[in-house]
Amino acid sequence: MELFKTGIPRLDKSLEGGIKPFSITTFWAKPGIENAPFAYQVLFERIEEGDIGVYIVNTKRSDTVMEEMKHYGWEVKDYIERNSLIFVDAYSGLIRAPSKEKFFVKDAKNPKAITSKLNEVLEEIKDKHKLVVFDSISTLIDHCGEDSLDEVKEWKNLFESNKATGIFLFTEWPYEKETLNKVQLISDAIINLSAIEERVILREYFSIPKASWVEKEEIKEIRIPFKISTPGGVRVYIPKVLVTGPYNAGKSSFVHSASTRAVSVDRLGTTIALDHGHVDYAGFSVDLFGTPGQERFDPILELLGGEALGVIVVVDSTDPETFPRAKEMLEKSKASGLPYVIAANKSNLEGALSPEEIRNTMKIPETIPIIPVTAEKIPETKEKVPAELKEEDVHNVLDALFERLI
Ligand SMILES: Nc1nc2c(ncn2[C@@H]2O[C@H](COP(=O)(O)OP(=O)(O)O)[C@@H](O)[C@H]2O)c(=O)[nH]1
Ligand SMILES: [Mg+2]
Repeated sequence: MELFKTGIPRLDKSLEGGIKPFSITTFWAKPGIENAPFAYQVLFERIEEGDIGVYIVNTKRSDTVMEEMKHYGWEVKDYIERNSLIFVDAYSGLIRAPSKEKFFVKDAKNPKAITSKLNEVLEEIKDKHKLVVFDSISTLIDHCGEDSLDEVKEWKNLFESNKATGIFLFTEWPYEKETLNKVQLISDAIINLSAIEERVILREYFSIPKASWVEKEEIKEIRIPFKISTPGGVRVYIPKVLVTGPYNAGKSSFVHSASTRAVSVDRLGTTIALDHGHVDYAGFSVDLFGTPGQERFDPILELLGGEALGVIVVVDSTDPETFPRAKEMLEKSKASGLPYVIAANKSNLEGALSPEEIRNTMKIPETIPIIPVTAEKIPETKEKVPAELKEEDVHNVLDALFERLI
């Protein structure tokens, strides 16, 4: 069975490839957490892939949806002109305003009227696959009562017979248990959007309590921290990854090469810079912190380690004499239970040890990835200027780390 990619890579991975055709997936948010960006992201991915997007909206004006999408970096104007994105306006009717949409549900308090407009749209575009966003179930319940859910349940058949897949938005206001049950039953999959408070930081995460097409029980255990970037949309959010390793191994080079923005902060005088970078890659948003390599800065290292979620240990493949020091730094992070990977830098230089030789020398378990990294550009002025590392190599290191993090 071919599944549809959602444009949120980490979600697709948990769903074993994506969303099942002709199913209904509900982004189920706790109050205070925005679920619309998730729908926007899936919608944009699908219309870019050639599907027809149908956006049923009862929470805001269709123009507002467009503006918000644009804000995240998804310009849909052309798709609307080409009829690849069609709005069903069930909002203007609620506030007794006129609508510019062709598919306008005047009697928006009547769920059957929404169904009948939806039917018209689906009839009009017969052969293509349609992604139907419904924004939102909660607003429908609030305006039309909870019996309206029985009407929405009927959409399941409508979707199946019309090659349409549903993305529904729901916010868990204090509804009756029975109402919540109904929403659960309508949904083939549920993506929960919640938050936890850690000290003062509020961290949002998604989980997947239900996905009818995924058999693995572990899916229920998954909890993925996210943040919504503008532009960019949904990103798995890793607030802190340490880049550590001996002096001269290439930590600064790594942080600078991996980052979309990077700065070196000379907080400790002229010779020691703390590198700080931000990575936006593969659906992840990660803040990288380079640590100074010298032993006398170890106390700082421990300080920096607080709140870190993972570690990249950079070693100089040509300099085995520094390996014990690398090992020591690694032990420090291991002691705090952090997952780590090893970036074997300068791997194309003469005398460089292979990842296997490094593994044997340092006695690194087989389960820990050791990834060779090489520079693309070496700066002319050799002294302590970060080199530009190969993008592919840097990505391999990040992929390996992400794999271990979540
Ligand atoms: N030839 C080569 N030089 C590198 C490579 N990576 C870093 N360097 C150089 O090694 C030196 C130390 O790198 P840096 O990133 O400052 O190391 P740090 O002390 O760990 O932050 C700099 O002069 C870099 O230009 C590499 O892959 N190949
Ligand atoms: Mg450095």
